[in-house]
Amino acid sequence: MAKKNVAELLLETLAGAGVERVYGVAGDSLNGITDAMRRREHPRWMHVRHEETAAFAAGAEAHLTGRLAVCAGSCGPGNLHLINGLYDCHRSRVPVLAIAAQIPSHEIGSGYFQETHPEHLFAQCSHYCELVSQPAQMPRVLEIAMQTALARRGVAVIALPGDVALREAVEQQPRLHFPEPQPQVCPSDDEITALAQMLNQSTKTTILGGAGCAGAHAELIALAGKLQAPIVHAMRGKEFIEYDNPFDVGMTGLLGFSSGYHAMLNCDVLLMLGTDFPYQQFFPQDATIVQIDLRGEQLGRRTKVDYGFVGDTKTTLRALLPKLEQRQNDAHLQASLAHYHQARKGLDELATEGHRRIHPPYVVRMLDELAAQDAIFSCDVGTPTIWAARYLTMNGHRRLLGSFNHGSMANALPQAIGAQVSHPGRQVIALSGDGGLAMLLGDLLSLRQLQAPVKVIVFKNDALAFVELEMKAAGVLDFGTDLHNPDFAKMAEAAGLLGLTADTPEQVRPMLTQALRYDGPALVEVRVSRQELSMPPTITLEQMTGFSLFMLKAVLSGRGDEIVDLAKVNLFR
Ligand SMILES: Cc1cc2nc3c(=O)[nH]c(=O)nc-3n(C[C@H](O)[C@H](O)[C@H](O)COP(=O)(O)OP(=O)(O)OC[C@H]3O[C@@H](n4cnc5c(N)ncnc54)[C@H](O)[C@@H]3O)c2cc1C
Ligand SMILES: Cc1ncc(C[n+]2csc(CCOP(=O)(O)OP(=O)(O)O)c2C)c(N)n1
Repeated sequence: MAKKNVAELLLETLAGAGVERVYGVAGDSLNGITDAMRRREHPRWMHVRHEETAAFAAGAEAHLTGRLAVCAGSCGPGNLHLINGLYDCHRSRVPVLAIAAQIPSHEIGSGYFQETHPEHLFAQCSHYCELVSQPAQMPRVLEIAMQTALARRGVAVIALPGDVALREAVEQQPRLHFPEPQPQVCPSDDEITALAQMLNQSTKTTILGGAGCAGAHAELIALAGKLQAPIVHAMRGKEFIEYDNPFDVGMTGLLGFSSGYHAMLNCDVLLMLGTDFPYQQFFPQDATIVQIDLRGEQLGRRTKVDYGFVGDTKTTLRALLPKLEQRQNDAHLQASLAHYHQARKGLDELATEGHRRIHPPYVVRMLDELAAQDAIFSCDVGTPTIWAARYLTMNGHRRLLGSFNHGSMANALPQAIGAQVSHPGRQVIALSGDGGLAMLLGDLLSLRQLQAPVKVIVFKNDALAFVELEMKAAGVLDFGTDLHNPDFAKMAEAAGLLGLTADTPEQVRPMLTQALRYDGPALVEVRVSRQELSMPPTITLEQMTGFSLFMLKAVLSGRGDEIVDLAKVNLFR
């Protein structure tokens, strides 16, 4: 029997580990891999139009499944295009392997056509990045890369010259055959006892939970019940914490709820569980702060910490719960909940239709109502992140993807692609900004080509609105934020999607309904108001000064009308 080549061995190793697809754009140096893929069923080639899309899509798949996902780019510019998406995957701690094809091995170092050095380029956005310079390194280097991506949760890269991929393999089989280990990490008995004692003495505990609470919902609710503690969440924790949660008091941060902020400010002990909430200003100054995280290096990164423990949330809470006394005094919880209901009511009241242009909160509220109970949402960085945080309801089945840690624009469409192809039966909805959609617009074409029935909702405000808001708050006149947009619905039609436009509030429900029911990819362009302020729960003196400064500058430069507009949109509704 003919011996395998390196590319065939690579694919067999990926398939053996359960990898079902590889996202990418073909190219000469990838020929060995794509040609081998053509001849086998798994993994399948997911042809997208931009390698950044490939990386975001792989990241979305990895986030949703918890398993390794793979993307690939050809040598030089091909794999360079992966980089922003890979940064996102790495910072979100999702296991992604990138195959960076490399120029012919004998040309490396000569400044050859398309030459780059992936080992340097990807060093910052990966845990492991190595060149395969000869067949005898395979499959070991690949397996180390896969194992590293899984074990350390993040990106691993192998740089593979096109000629090496086509050479005869030395080894013929994958070497690793074990399922992914599932260790349980727990603080020591002494630490658990000390933690319980400290919590038992507290009277006003607040929990701040994040993405590290995934899979620990029951334990979290039991903990809050014992401590009579309100639960605040950080953005990436929303999908795991908010639902079926009588202790929920919303999110904190600039986009958060005032109740989340106050519950943290008013506690005597803040218990941080699996969160890396990044904004220092929102942490309490006087409270005792306890942080529990799977990774020791995360402790104390964002705030002073009085007690730090290494453990996974579920295992740690299981050990802790029997040692906790049932707290009787629920005054802190009740005050926080009352505040939350008030804040929620305020936000709900903002979700009205709008007059000349549609209010975006209204659109998302409607979408929330119409979407499937197990829908997967992705939201662009920009104002769609705000609306998703505030108006999408999670229920334990729905999922929410974003570029929350890396904060890159244009994430929603590519993440939706990865979500849809890896979850063919599920409803997948992208909340796109008009700036974000335009940035990776080419991949609208992928929806038809991949037969991915994603529903794209475009918030057409003709601006880089989030940045405009930041400029206003910083006291500078907005500049460079206008968008002269095309008719996205017509463009979608031309790309073989169903294209719809909602110009008036009355059209929102019927258009969304039609798109969600449509058996194929669809895009709904919604003409939303541009100056939709999202007031932070706490406005600092600095921001306040910035804001009035903006008003002064706007008036001085003859843009007084705009101030009136801003007031109309935000105050009088
Ligand atoms: C435009 C924009 C505005 C934003 N505004 C806000 C805002 O107002 N409020 C807000 O909250 N966020 C906001 N974000 C998101 C923010 O940047 C962070 O991404 C988010 O707060 C982090 O959420 P997290 O702590 O849940 O997740 P991560 O940052 O991913 O942290 C998770 C932590 O859990 C740990 N962990 C993982 N698994 C386990 C386990 N099994 N057990 C224990 N620990 C574990 C990890 O080591 C990590 O430390 C915004 C983002 C954008 C793009
Ligand atoms: C790749 C990238 N470029 C620039 C930014 C800075 N930025 C953050 S939000 C934003 C505006 C997003 O505009 P749009 O997608 O139209 O959404 P909107 O805020 O208008 O709803 C910009 C430019 C970024 N985060 N990422």
